[in-house]
Amino acid sequence: MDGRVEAPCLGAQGAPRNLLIDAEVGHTMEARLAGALRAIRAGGGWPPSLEADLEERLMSRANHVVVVPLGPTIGAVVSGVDLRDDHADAVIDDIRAALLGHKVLFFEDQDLSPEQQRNFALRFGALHTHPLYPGEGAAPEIMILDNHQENPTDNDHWHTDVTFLERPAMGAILHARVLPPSGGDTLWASMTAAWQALSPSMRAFIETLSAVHDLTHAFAADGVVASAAGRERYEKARAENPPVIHPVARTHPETGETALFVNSAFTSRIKGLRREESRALLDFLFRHVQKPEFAVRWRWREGSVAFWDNRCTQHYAVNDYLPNRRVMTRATIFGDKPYFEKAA
Ligand SMILES: O=C(O)CCC(=O)C(=O)O
Ligand SMILES: [Fe+2]
Repeated sequence: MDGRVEAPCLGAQGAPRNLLIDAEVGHTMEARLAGALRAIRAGGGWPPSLEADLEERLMSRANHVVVVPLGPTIGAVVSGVDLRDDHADAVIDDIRAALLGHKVLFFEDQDLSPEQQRNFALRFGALHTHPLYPGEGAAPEIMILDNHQENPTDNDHWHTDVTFLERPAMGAILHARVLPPSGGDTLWASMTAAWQALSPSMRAFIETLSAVHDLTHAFAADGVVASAAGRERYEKARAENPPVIHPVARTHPETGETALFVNSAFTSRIKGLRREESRALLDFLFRHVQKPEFAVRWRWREGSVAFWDNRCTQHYAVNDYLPNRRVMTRATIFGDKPYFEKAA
């Protein structure tokens, strides 16, 4: 997308129009304002009143949300929206457009109960309840990641969530509730950037392949999550989630872009290749996706929310904060069955 996002939104008088927010290119007044806001934040901030004034000027033009890219490849900070509100469809449409443009969105200072997190997530689709991780009592679809010395994170590796499902998640919404004094960042990487960085010959080969995704590859019976869930729950999860096959190159159902769609958590082998060939190709791809060029690193504050497009990204939770505690809650939104269609 050339580092630009075209976010449909209403003009100051309520007339529909397309707004280009592009801090790099700076074609429009909005773009220049967004660029200024980004520079201010990167430089440690201006006096809050000036930053608020700039944001207000940006809001009065863009109306629904302010989207400030963190870079040309992946990530944007969205402000001017309180996720607890009962949003008009137009606001949700703007957030969805920003998600498609930037792949992961960050919202700061959000005070959400688990029910409010669920309600916001439900605006984007039905929610998946994880078969192994614990859920919130009042909102069981909201998964709890409570990590500390006795329960370190098991997300400290690059992965895409729940690809063991026939219809893996379209996205997930993660809320930071308790943070360590320092550390505990999360990284997201663009799998369209990873795809585009492969040679045409490699892409042509990979386009023909499909791979096995398996819950038990990530969650082994003797693993921390499996044993915390209990034997019975684990066996049920395993029986209800047999291995599935997904294309190795995936067409994004909304943008039409191709993304690399294998991950080291759940992808166990590539179909049709010999065992050694599959291992070698997967090892290469798992290393390839880790290039810093494809990624953004997010430093959380309590109340921050991340919303990622799980169809074209991977993420990694940095495990550098023990013995401190870190608590996050996640809503996981169902998506479509992955497919590949050769781009025209
Ligand atoms: O804890 C994090 O930052 C991310 C954990 C994770 O992988 C997830 O919520 O899907
Ligand atoms: Fe994850």
